[in-house]
Amino acid sequence: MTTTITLVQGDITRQSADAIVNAANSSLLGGGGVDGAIHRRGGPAILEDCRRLRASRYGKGLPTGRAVATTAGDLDARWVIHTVGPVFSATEDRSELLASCYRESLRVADELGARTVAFPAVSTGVYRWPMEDAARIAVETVRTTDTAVEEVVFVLFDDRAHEAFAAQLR
Ligand code: AR6
Repeated sequence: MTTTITLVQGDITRQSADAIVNAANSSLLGGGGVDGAIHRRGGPAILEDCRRLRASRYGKGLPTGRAVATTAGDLDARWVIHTVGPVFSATEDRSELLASCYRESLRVADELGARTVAFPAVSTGVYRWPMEDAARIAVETVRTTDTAVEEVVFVLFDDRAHEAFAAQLR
C-alpha cells in the first residue's frame, strides 16, 4: 500500500496523529526546538518514560539514526517516537543517518500499529542541516520505505521549510 504524504505548516505539538515524531538528542532527556516543545506540551509523563528507557535499554543513550517510542502524555497522539538526527557536517556525508531516522521511525510506528505519523524536519534546527537537502532526504525516504503507515504528515514550522518540502512533492 502507498503512504500518503501531506504537509502542514505550524507547531507539531498541535497536531493530531497516532504518533508524533520528536527530533531528540541521544540523552532522551530533553532540549530545545521540537524536543522542548513536545516535553512542555506533553507534560512529565514523556520524560518519565524517557528516564525509564535510559535506565534500561538505552543506558548509553539512543544512537543517532535510531528511534524509540514513549507515551505521548497530554499530546493529541498515542505515542511520541523519539529519533536522533545527525548534526550536519560539511566534510562528512551523514545523509544515510538522516534517512535512517525516517526509516526507523516508520519501523517503530509499524510495530506500534500507528497509521498516521507526524514528522518535523529532523536535524534542520539546532543540528543545522540545509533545509532543501533535508526535505529531499525526508521525502525520498518516506516514499521508498515499505510501511503500513497510511499517512505521513510533515509539520513544517515556517514558510521556508514548507516551501522546501512542497518543492519535493511537485
Ligand atoms: N513544531 C514543528 N517544527 C518545529 C517546532 C515545532 N514546535 N519547533 C521547531 N521546529 P530542532 P534538530 C522546527 O532544533 O535540528 C534539540 O535541542 C525547526 O524550525 O528542533 O534535529 C534536541 O534536544 C527546525 O526546522 O531539531 C537536540 O539536541 C526543525 O523543527 C537538537 O535540538 C528541527 O529543529 C536536535 O536538533
